[in-house]
Amino acid sequence: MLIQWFPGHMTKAFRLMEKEIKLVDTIIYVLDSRAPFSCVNPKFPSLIGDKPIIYVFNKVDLSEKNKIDEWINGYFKSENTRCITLDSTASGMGKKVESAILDVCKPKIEKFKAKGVKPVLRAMVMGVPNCGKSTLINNLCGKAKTVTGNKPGVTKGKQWVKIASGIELLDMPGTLWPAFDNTKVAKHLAYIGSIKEEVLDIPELAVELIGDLRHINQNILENRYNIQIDEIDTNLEVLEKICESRKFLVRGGDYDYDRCCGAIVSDFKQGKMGCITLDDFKEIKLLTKKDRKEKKDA
Ligand SMILES: Nc1nc2c(ncn2[C@@H]2O[C@H](COP(=O)(O)OP(=O)(O)OP(=O)(O)O)[C@@H](O)[C@H]2O)c(=O)[nH]1
Ligand SMILES: [Mg+2]
Repeated sequence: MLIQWFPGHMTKAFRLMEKEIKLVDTIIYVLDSRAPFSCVNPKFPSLIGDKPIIYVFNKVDLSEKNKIDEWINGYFKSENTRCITLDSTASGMGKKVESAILDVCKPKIEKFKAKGVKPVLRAMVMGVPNCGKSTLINNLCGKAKTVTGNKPGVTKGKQWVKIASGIELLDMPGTLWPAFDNTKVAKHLAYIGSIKEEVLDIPELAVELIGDLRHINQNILENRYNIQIDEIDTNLEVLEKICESRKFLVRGGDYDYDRCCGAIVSDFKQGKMGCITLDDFKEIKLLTKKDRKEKKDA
């Protein structure tokens, strides 16, 4: 299944980031905890350079904590990074990010203190579309200063927002990259709502999602849709069981596949299937190892 979404506004946003990044002291890199590795933009390292990064594992309320710990300890944690898990919809939680900003900016604060001045601290908030960048900023402000919504591409341009402590945050449009070289990554981004639905084949995506969720745990679909899945059922047969259970039928009694597929994709996006982290650290570690070996052998 081919998934691609890199509209012109993302190229523009990237150029804007290249310009604005010079003004900031740190990066707040927001990841969706349901797919933290898939949210890593391969174009960002050259953009960020050696600026300190605060990784925010957002939507932690929808994810599996043990899997997030594996990602933090095995992949994201380093000398130049901080890792925070967060539910940005829970009031007051943004304080964790504010403390991290003050911590990474300590050298600047101390330097200015010696001159008797309080410095302005600035951070750029970046990440894939729909990962919760604007919601996080609103949480830090204590009020809705930026527009949010459960679809990609809500934030269209840059917006500076000042929070009570004087820290200035730069909200940015969500950005992807020109081509996904890993189908898994592309699928996961589509499931979490980072890719515009209009460019996706929803029935195909729904069947893939059924397969991927079964691979994680058969109970996820059984519990959500009140169905019994047999090991030998094909994903299409599972889809039909969901149609029956949910009464997604067209006149004459046939299955309403389109409506059912739309509901499955939407249920996952909205977190109605429970706490799930799609990116598996051990699996991806093996894959990248295999990739490296294949490249070496080629
Ligand atoms: N459950 C849950 N939902 C969240 C969290 N953070 C954000 N959301 C929801 O995710 C959706 C997207 O949030 P936004 O803040 O608009 O995302 P964004 O990254 O600014 O999106 P773009 O501007 O389109 O790039 C909204 O429906 C939010 O309510 C979180 O921590 N937990
Ligand atoms: Mg936004």
